[in-house]
Formats: sequence, C-alpha cells, structure tokens
Amino acid sequence: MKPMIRTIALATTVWLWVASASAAAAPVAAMTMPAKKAAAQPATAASVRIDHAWVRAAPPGTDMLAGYMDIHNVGPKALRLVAADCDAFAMVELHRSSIVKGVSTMTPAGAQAIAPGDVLAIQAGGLHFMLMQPLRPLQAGQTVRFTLHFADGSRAGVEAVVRTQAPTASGR
Ligand SMILES: [Cu+2]
Repeated sequence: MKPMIRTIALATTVWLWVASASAAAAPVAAMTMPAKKAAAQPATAASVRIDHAWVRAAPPGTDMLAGYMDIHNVGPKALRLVAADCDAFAMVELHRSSIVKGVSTMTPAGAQAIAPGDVLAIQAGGLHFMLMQPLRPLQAGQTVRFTLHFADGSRAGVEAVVRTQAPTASGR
C-alpha cells in the first residue's frame, strides 16, 4: 500500500486546490484513501491502544478539520504509522504544526515510528491529522471513525468524537 503521507510539494498543491474548491462537489478520485481495497484484504490488528481521539468542531462549511489522538504501542514490536483514513473525509494527512518566524505553519509530518511501550501523541500544538474534503457535515457530539495503517500491514480503528475542546485539560 502506498503511504498516504505525501511530499510537501504535492501536499501544497492539494492544499491550494482544496482551499479554492470550497464546498463545491469536489472530485475525490485519485486522492481517496485505500479503504475499499484494504477491506478486501484483511490485515492484522496493530498492537495499539488509542485514547483521547477527537475531532475539533468547526463552523459549517469548513473545508478542513483537525483530528487528534494518543496512539500507544502496547505490543512487543516497533510500529510505524504510515497512513490514516477517516469515514467522514476523503483525504487525511498527518501534519506537524510549528512556529516559523512568529507565524504558525504546518507541514506534512511523514511516517511516525512508535517504539514498544511508547506513545505517539497527536495533539493540538504538535501533530494533527488534517482532515480534508468532508463527506458529510459534522457537529459536536457526532462520531467519526478513523483507521490507522502501519508499515507492517496491520491496522487499528478508533472512533473519535467531534468536540469543541480537547477531552482533558492537558490533551493527554
Ligand atoms: Cu494541517
């Protein structure tokens, strides 16, 4: 499976396209995640525990939302997160937020290794899943389903609640 975390150049192109396409019926053709193909070929479940999964609520018509979660590697082997998809969005990328010369910016984060016993915190201010091309309107209190894809072919699913604030004060 080709990782869905793409190069900066491509992501930038997509970003601009999404921004200009607004809420118009957007063709999602080549950019959709491989959900159907993956379903035909069952993968093993990754040895992960996921908590604090949530999506930040946004005003109606917002093209891009952000998703967060903590991914614990509870197995004996190192894991490498290579892609994610979400049932409410046609495109998902893992981004990292940072401050460059005083300006908040974000860039594709690439694949993420998670050592045994370690946790990958995808939380506000650092990493986030950029959720693009919404497939349905989302309101606070609703849930969406994420599927995480790892380099060894294993997968993990988690439901995330749409919320206006992080699940806990610390976000952890
Ligand atoms: Cu982003």
